[in-house]
Amino acid sequence: MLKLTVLLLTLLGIAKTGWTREKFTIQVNDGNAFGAILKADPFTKINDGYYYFGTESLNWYEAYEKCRELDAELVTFETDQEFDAVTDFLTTNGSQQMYWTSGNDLGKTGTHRWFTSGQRISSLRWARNQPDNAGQKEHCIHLGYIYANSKKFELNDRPCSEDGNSLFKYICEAPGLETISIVVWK
Ligand SMILES: *[C@@H]1O[C@H](CO)[C@@H](O)[C@H](O)[C@H]1NC(C)=O
Ligand SMILES: [Ca+2]
Ligand SMILES: [Ca+2]
Repeated sequence: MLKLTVLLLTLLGIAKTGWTREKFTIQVNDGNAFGAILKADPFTKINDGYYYFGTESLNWYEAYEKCRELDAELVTFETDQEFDAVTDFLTTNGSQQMYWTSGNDLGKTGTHRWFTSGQRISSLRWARNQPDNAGQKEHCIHLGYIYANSKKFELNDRPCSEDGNSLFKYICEAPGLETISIVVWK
């Protein structure tokens, strides 16, 4: 009798598991988790990021608008490794141009933040004596060969607009990627 009861309970248990089993499970992973082939044109893949190098010379606001038209934003360097990867790409390609980033201190003079994330800029890639807010009117951040004797790309603050010497090319960065997978019982 006891054996029969145990057998019945076991069968009931198995059946119950079957009934409550979830039909599918959704999983979200950072990045392109399974290496799917993406059509990213006109963006160029550099490490895990996708970038667009704008060739027109524009003020900071116009450059931002151009990036928004591409559903992107001016570039944000979360890490100096990202800065190095992007500037290595430019160097390899033979560029020594000036390019706008999303960085600025428009909100509070002297507090430089990445506009896409609101995070403080902790970069070690500032040019010597920069940011200097020269003439109290430099609030937008670009990269380039800042001084006549510069040997690499570095960051500097410049007037965001209304200055004929502050019309730069720009780098847009596409939003990050997530992979969503759905697992189902077949
Ligand atoms: C890379 O070099 C090519 C050939 O000179 C040029 O057409 C292109 O605009 C360059 N791209 C960048 C991002 O500098
Ligand atoms: Ca970035
Ligand atoms: Ca400056």
